[in-house]
Amino acid sequence: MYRLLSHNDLDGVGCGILAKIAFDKQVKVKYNSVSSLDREVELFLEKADKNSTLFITDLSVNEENEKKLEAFYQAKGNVKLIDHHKTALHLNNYDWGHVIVEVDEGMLTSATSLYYEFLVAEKLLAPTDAIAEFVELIRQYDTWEWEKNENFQAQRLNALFYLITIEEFEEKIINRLKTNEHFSFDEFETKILDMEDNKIERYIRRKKREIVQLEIGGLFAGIVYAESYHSELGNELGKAYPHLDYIAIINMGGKRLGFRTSHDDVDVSEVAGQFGGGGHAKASGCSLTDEAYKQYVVKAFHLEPLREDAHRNRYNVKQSTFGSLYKDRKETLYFLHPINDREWAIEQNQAKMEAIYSSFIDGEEFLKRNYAAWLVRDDHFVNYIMDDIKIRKHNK
Ligand SMILES: [Mn+2]
Repeated sequence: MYRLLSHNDLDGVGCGILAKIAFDKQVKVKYNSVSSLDREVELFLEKADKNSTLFITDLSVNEENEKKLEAFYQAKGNVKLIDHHKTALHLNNYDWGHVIVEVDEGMLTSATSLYYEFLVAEKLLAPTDAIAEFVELIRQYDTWEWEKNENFQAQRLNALFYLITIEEFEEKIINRLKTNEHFSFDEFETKILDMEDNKIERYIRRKKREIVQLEIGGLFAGIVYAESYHSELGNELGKAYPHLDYIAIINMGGKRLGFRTSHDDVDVSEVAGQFGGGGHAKASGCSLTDEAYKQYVVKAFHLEPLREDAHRNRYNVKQSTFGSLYKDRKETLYFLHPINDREWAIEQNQAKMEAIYSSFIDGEEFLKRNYAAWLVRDDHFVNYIMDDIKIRKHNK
């Protein structure tokens, strides 16, 4: 008999699907949240059965279970923990630990891709094109590679996962992988996925108008409340507000805090670590502890949301050699303009500010971080330029 304890997200359930194809009725699978895994491991070890093999995938155990699992293994118990989170790398010190974050050339792994390779190498599962394609979609989704590759099938697979129950998802996918040569969505799935895309788009548009910014521990966080679509939201908000170091997503009902970043020089697993959580450099999470609540909820609650940059402008555009006009909530105007071919300066309500910036991006970042300023609409910009001309004439 086999026992699989896996994570309850797409990557975790991908492992469950592989196990069910490999072992059929010989495996019992249970999906867990990050916090419920340890209890399940204890339950397994209490009635530790040397005839059954325990697989743990996409999750890692606490120190106590780490010791218990080692004792179980030393007593000839069968256990394998397969994970790709760098916070679990220390488990490689054990024979039963198999934690790989990336393989050659920086290709990131997922639990499903590691488990697939393991099952195939152990001759427990026969590789097929359909399974390999399914595994790769999950890997790309879980590692965000889908975005760079514009592999929207990967994103849609995750959307489908959340649209139906885990049981339905498993059944549909297992049948498909067993019978089809290639992995694809059927007509009905395509239809509901299209509807879902539209819904996500509207949701994100609303959240863009709710986000607030706050400096916490030297980094700029964009804070937003959301119960769902965390990955899509983290990604889109990060793109809309690149001056923010990361996006913090508060799930009040779940008492969780999620962190996402698209910046290579920011590691949000470190941010989560400060509040007892963990995860990847680009995506992490923690419980909404008292301290996290104070930082992200109490301090942020009274802040005004960020304003989006005007995006249909023809004249007041970014990086313009004429300059770009910004405004803050106090109605202060900021005119960011080049002073030569390498340097940018800012006028605050027509008065020169001292600092010089080596790029437009740096100047804009300063404005957005310090004043939460936004690019104003064309009509406002044209009035500003007219006033500016009048003032100059008058001063002559
Ligand atoms: Mn994963």
